[in-house]
Amino acid sequence: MNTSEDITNIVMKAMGDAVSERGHVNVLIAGRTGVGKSTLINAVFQGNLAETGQGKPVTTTTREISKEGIPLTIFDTRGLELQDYQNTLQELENLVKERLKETDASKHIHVAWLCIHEDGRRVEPAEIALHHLLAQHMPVIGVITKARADNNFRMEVQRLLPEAKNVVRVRALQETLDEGHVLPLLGLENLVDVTAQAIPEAYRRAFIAAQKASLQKKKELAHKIVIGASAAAAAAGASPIPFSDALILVPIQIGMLASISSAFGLELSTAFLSTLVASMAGTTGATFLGRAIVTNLLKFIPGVGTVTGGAISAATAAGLTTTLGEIYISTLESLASANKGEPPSTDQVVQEFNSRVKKKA
Ligand SMILES: Nc1nc2c(ncn2[C@@H]2O[C@H](COP(=O)(O)OP(=O)(O)OP(=O)(O)O)[C@@H](O)[C@H]2O)c(=O)[nH]1
Ligand SMILES: [Mg+2]
Repeated sequence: MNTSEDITNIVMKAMGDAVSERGHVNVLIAGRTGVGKSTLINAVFQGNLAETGQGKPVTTTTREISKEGIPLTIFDTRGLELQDYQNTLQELENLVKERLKETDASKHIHVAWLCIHEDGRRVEPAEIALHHLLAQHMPVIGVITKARADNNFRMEVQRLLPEAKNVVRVRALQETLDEGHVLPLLGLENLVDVTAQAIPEAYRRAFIAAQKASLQKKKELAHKIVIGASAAAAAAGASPIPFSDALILVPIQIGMLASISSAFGLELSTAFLSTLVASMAGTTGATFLGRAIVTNLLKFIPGVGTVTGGAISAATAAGLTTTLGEIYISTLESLASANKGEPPSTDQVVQEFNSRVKKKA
């Protein structure tokens, strides 16, 4: 397993697994014209998805929006303000049912946000009707947009939309009041939390990857991935691995790096993962030995040089894997946070990871 060609295969498999385990999520976002749907979409999801001109019409009042590399499709619906809103509802119901007929559940619509702006303090019959309709097919979350002062409006919305899983107040744009007082962003992280809770588990990873409002959610997912990989490494080392066989840890660790990359919404390409792995091995060329990775990683573990018989124990195997995973998470966390949640470039990731690994080794 110690040729560069084998590593290429491992990298390709890890990428394929990460992409399929991440999946794809479909979110319906409905609300009257001007309530702030596009602004909310841009504040919550990566990639400025709601830029004008994007998306294709799928009903008279609904656009389907997606972007290469982001595991999310948005159905952006308005028309609730129209006199004949029944038309909008009917078309929407047809769309939802069409989707539900697909045997591939990743084509279904998995969750809906029903946006109502706080200024008006009014829930229209069209909105109540839409919430009943949608709740038959998917979890619905009420979103109060442009939040300034609640004045019990949230409770009122909860009462009028009884089937909503939750009602969340958000402010998707920072606002400066006349006196210069600043109202900061509000509720976006909470919206991500309650949505992640409401959607079926199979689509949660995609949702967490595609959003940028909660770095915390990405970190939680990434830590779970590290725990899983670490357990797999411990199992592999259950009977002490002769030093020369330590390469069996490499696929586990490369798989872990791919899955963490996915949680942070990085562009998933084998070219990127190969470069990352190469940098970890302390070389920059495309050809390197898998053994170099292990040798380099062993430096993380204090006293490993003195391990008797040059064997790696289960604890060492798990420890190595955890250390590597945590370094990668902190790399991505600091880059994503500097980038307001948007994924950093792959060059940035490789460079930063490399420097953190070197510091540790
Ligand atoms: N103050 C404030 N303004 C907001 C907020 N969200 C949106 N807006 C403003 O409200 C206006 C309408 O926002 P959009 O996001 O375009 O609304 P929309 O629901 O996508 O509208 P349609 O696409 O026409 O249905 C814009 O001028 C936004 O800047 C917010 O949280 N606070
Ligand atoms: Mg819009």
